[in-house]
Amino acid sequence: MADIDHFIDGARLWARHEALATFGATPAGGVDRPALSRAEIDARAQLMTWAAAIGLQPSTDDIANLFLRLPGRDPDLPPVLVGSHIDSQPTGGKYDGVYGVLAGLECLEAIVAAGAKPRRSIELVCWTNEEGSRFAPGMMGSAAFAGKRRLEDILAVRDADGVTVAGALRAVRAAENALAHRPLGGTPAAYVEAHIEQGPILDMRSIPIGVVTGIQGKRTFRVRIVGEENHAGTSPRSARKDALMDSVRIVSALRDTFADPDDIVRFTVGMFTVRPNAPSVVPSEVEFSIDLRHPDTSALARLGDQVAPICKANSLTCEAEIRELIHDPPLEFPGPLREKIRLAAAARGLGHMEIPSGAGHDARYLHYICPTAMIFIPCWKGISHNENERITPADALAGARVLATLVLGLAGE
Ligand code: HGY
Ligand code: MN
Ligand code: MN
Repeated sequence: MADIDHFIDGARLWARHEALATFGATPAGGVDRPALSRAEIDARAQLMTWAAAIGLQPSTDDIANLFLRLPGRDPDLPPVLVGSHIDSQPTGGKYDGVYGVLAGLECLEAIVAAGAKPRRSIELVCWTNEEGSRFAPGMMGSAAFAGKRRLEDILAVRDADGVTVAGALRAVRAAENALAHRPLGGTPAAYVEAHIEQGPILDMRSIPIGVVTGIQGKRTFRVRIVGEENHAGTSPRSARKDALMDSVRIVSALRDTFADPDDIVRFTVGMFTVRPNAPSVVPSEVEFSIDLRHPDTSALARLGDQVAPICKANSLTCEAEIRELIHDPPLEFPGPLREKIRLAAAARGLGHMEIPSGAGHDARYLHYICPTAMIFIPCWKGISHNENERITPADALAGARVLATLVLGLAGE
C-alpha cells in the first residue's frame, strides 16, 4: 500500500481537475457541461489523451459510456470497474462526478508507474448522463449497462430543444469515430466509485474519508397542467383555466404534505416551465418536475403514492397529467467492501466514518449487478450542484490513495 501511495501524484490530480473544468467553464467558476454536449465531447477527448499516455485502451458502447482499460495478467477475467461521470448540472461544480473519474485515472497511472500487474483488468468508466438535467431521467449510461433500462426507451428521450438522445449520440460518435466499440453491458468483478459527499457532514467533522453505507431512495415525476390561454384583461376569474394558479396550489399542497417535522424527506420542484410565458396571457400549460427522496422504502412508497392524488385534487380548473420517471428504492452497499475502505483509511491514519448518500450515483445501478462500493471525500460546507462547490487538494489525494488500495485489492495484485 505504501508503494502505491508513492506513485499517486496529488499535484497531477489537482491540475487535471483544473484542466477538465475548462470544458464548459462558467464565468462564476463552475461548469455547465451537459451530457453528450460539445463540452463533454471535448472533456472526453482530454481524458483519452491522458489515458493514451499510460497505455489505457479506450472503447465505448451503444450509450456512449467511455471505458479506459488497463489489461490485467488474466485479461479474460471479469474486470474491476472504477469511475463516475463528467456531465454536470447547468450551474454545476468542478468536482461532482469528475473527482471519481480523475481519482480513478490517478490510480491507474500510479499502478502503471509502480510496475504493478494486477491479475484482473481495471477499467476506468465515464458513465453517460448521470445528472439527468439535459435528458431525464439521469443515470442513463449506468442503468443501460446494468440492463435496468431499455436502450430504445433511452434513445427516444428528448431535451428541451427536442433533440433526442439518439441524435446527440450521433454527434458524439462522429467526434469519436475511431473509438473501438463494445457491446452494451457486462458483468464486472466489482465497481468502486469515489465521489464528493455533496453534504456537510465530513466537512463539519473534518473527516477526510466517508465509508458510504448506501444510497437513499428516490422517485421522480413530471407533472403537466393543461388549461386554456385567455386575455389577462378581459377573462373573468370564473371563466379561466389557469394552469399557473392550479400549479401553485398543487405545489403548495405537496410542500405541506412532505414537510415532515424531522426534516428527513427531500422534496424538490427544480424545473418549472410556463407556456406561453407571456405577461398578458393566462397560462395554458405548466410543466414541473418532482424529485422526492427518503431513506426508508415504505415511507418513499407511501409519500410518492400521494403525488398523483394531490395533483388531481388541486387541479381545480385544468387537466393534470402525472408521469413517474423512476422509483429507485434505498440500497445498502455490501459490508465486506465497506470494511476494505475502513482498513485502507485506517492503515494511512486517515479519519473515516460510515455515511449514507443523500445524492444518487451510478453506483446504484452497478450495485444491482456486482459488488459495489463508494468512497466519499468532504466538500466545503456540503455545497454541490452549485458553482461554489469546493474540495481541498489534501482530501482529493487521501481519497485517491484509499481508492487505489480498493482497486488493487479487488484486481488481485
Ligand atoms: O441528483 C443527484 O442525486 C445526483 O447528484 N445527480
Ligand atoms: Mn455525481
Ligand atoms: Mn450531481
